[in-house]
Amino acid sequence: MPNSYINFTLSISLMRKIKALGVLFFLGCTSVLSGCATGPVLQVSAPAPNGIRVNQLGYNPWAQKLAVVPAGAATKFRVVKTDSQEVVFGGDLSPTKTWAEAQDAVRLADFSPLRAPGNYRLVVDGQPAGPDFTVRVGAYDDLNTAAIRAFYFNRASTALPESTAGVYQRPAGHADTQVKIHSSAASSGRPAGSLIAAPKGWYDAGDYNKYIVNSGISTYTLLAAYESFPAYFKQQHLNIPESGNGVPDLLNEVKWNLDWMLAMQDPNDGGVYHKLTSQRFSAFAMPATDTAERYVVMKTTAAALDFAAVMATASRVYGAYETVYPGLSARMLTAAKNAWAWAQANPRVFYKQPTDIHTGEYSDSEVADEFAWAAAELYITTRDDRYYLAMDAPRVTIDVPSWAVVKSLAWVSLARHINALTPAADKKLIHSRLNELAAGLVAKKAASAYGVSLVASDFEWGSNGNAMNQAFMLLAAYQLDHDAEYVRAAQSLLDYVLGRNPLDYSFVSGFGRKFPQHLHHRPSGADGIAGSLPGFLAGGANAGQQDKCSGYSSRLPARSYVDDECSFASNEVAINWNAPLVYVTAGLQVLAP
Ligand code: G3I
Ligand code: 9MR
Repeated sequence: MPNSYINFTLSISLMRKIKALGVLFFLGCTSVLSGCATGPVLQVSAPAPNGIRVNQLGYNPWAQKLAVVPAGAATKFRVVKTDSQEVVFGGDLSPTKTWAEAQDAVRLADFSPLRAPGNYRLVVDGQPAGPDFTVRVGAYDDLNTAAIRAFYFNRASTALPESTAGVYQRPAGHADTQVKIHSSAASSGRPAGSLIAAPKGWYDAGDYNKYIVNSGISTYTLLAAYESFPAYFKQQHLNIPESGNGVPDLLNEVKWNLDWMLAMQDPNDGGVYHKLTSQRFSAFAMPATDTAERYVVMKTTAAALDFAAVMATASRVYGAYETVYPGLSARMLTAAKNAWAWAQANPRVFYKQPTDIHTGEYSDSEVADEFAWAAAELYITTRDDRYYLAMDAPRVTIDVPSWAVVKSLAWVSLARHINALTPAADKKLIHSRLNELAAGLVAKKAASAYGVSLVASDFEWGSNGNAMNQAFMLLAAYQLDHDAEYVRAAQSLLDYVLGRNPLDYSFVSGFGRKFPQHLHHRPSGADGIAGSLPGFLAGGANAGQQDKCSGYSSRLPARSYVDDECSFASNEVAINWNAPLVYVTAGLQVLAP
């Protein structure tokens, strides 16, 4: 019998005993087999038992509806109304399978045909009843609004007034009107130590720095959400300072970051600074009290290309709002072309952290994908075939996107604009790339005990972002070829993030029955208000556990999460994880197969 199994059964009996004694805290144990050291945190080497798990925010009537049920003797389930206990649906549980990533033996309950709005509960004989859940139209509307407002809460260089931020009001910080050129970024026109202004933008994450590479994919994903679901966002009201100006609020929010990005381009040569940062990560203090000197550091090829891709995309989106923002669209396209030209002339300038700078790196020495993405966006916006040829489409493969791997964003944009492309574009290739990726994810879902396409290698830093980026790609593929399996696989990924996971967590602050309270997010930690600001997706389970926090309950990939401020490797927030959450929650509202 494998040790892990012994650990598992021992820990179950240990936990039952502790529960029976009514003890609500655990002594620190590195392993139930190797004895305990004293300490206030739970440390066991095998998983704790779980109950029935559902999407804690519920389901839209038309959606796939799955629950995870602990393996047991029962082979059937039923769904009852919460108030009357009336049985409204019944079915067979799937055969038991073990999800190795969490050492969890489970069955799946599929109650997708239950479409009537209401409050329900899943019941399986011999087990505690599952948590309440709802079926209703608009299940993810509030979450979508909050996930975008999280960007508002992460705005740099501005006070957040009570009228738009409520209890989270705060004075302005990080004006960024006097930012120093770091020696690594010096040029004849802008020598080291000279000052530039690059205000606004979003803080990257739980820290207060601003990084072009990560801003690139994040800003793009929000623009992609707008391009995909314009009607949804046109009717949305976010209660941000610009609300009511005639521009959809999502675009108002995104413009805050685009303004900053534009200021990160050196007008003398078109190059783009890699990041705007203090030398070290600040303490957990509010923005206004963090007055450390800020620098722009290096110009890199990746920054120039991500910038070019975003500005080309933004140019076509904001072109529709010429009366509100005269000249903006044209200015963005010029900025994109200048950055592209700089990258052509400087194709291999990779980020190398200067010795006096210690903040995030976002270093990437494989930039073929950034070239392809920038070329594709410039092609779509200009319809100039030279950019399509520069993309070299036959050589561009597809994968789930991340801040470092952006080639798929080219395919997503080409797919969205497929009917407006010039004859130069290979439309068959666009279909085949998206279907290849989506079909692969559907196959992983089908093989998974949890019915979700996540596998062990996905549980790295930002795994919840990986989950949402998988769902983003599935929804992009669905919009092209309308395979309903793609939407179901995307729904499963949102379910995972909102509670159908081994930890029974809804990973978005403020949403669900059990959500993170101690995000690694400086304003959340320093504002003196209990809990974290709402609408932020935690990074999620990360087998690397690089923060070495003491609170992890397991080393298993899908259980490597701890809701503790110390856990920057599993419990930080980041704009590139919230952005696909925005896309996916809108998509699952709008796309009803
Ligand atoms: O991709 C490899 C994988 O192939 C390998 O098996 C695995 C083994 O450890 O590592 C994987 O790489 C990891 C990478 O994230 C995956 O994206 C690295 O180990 C890990 O160190 C890296 O973490 C990055 C982290 O910064 C540390 O540099 C995250 O991607 C990135 O999202 C995060 O970003 C930070 C910024 O630097 C600063 N601001 C906050 C932000 C969010 O935490
Ligand atoms: O707070 C930092 C977080 O935003 C970064 O993502 C993370 C990884 O680069 O680093 C965090 O800062 C930690 C630093 O790396 C090590 N000392 C503890 C810091 C957290 O307070």
